[in-house]
Amino acid sequence: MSPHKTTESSKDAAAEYFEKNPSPKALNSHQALAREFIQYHAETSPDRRIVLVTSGGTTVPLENQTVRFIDNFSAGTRGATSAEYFLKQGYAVIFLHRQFSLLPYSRHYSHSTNCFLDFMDEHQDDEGGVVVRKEYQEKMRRVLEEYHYAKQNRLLLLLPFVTVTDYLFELRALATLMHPIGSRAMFYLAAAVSDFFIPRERMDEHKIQSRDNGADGETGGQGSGASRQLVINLDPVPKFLNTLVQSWAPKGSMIVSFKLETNPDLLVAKAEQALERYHHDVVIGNLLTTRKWEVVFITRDGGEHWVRVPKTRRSKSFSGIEKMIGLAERKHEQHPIDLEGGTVTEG
Ligand code: PAZ
Repeated sequence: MSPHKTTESSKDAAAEYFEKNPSPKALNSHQALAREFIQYHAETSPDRRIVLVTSGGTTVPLENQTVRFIDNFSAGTRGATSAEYFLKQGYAVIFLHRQFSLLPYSRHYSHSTNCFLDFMDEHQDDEGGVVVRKEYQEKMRRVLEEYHYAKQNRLLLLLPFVTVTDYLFELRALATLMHPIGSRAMFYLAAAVSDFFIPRERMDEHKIQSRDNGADGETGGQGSGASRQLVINLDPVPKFLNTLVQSWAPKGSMIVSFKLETNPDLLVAKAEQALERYHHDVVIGNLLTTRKWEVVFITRDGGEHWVRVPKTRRSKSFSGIEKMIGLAERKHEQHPIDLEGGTVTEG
């Protein structure tokens, strides 16, 4: 099939998707916030670059009044950490993230491994106050300063999504709103987006029952195991990256997508294939088990550039790798990007 035909057919599939599936309730208010954010930066600092970082997993609801849904592993660590690095480099960041996934700055103190209460102590004197434990103060002051700076300068806009359909409506709207800033826009697509979904027209309205009579679904059934199986038919989600590149994103903007695989033998080939197919700027490949320490940049000039955090510098919190991914940011200026060098160590 010619690239032209591929583009046309994916545009048609995308258009049909948006016709047949409902937009998220928050779309209008998110659009208004994003429009105002982009306008503010375009007027007050016309050179400022704006990156749309997508982060976290998308859900696939099984029912319209959703009790059950399919989800994936992504916690949003990559997106939240990368957003902090982009902010450090002077970008304004629109952070399109899965609701309740990790957020820039607060990620250091949230979720189960880092309960914020473990960072606190009751004050020793009688004032009844609460203090940050001494050993955490230095880091917390740094994080707090960066957070305050981003907040005071209106550099970070947080927009949540839940389902794959919410995500796609939001992505289309935000990309369109970025048009006035042209090549100062960057898309950094780290969200783990479902490849399959149930179209609205085939979705049950109410909670799927585990027995035919629909009553008391949870307490055992009459039929055999096989007759009580839940068989789900999922449709493929249209390939939106093509439509993003060809029509939603501003001309000259930089588009970085991620490719996740579990089989190391497939990673580079699949990342190259994505770049060839969608004609954007960079694909960053990573494997599920090593994603915190190792990524591969595939660029349009045929470059394959591995970035690895040496064993001695690995930590639980992705320290290092996002700093290296900051390479993509530095190359945005020299767009189309050109990455050179081998293993990069943390500065
Ligand atoms: O969110 P996280 O930090 O747990 O994982 C990051 C990631 C693996 C989801 C991301 O680096 C990525 O590869 N996103 C694209 C996934 C894909 O659709 O192939």
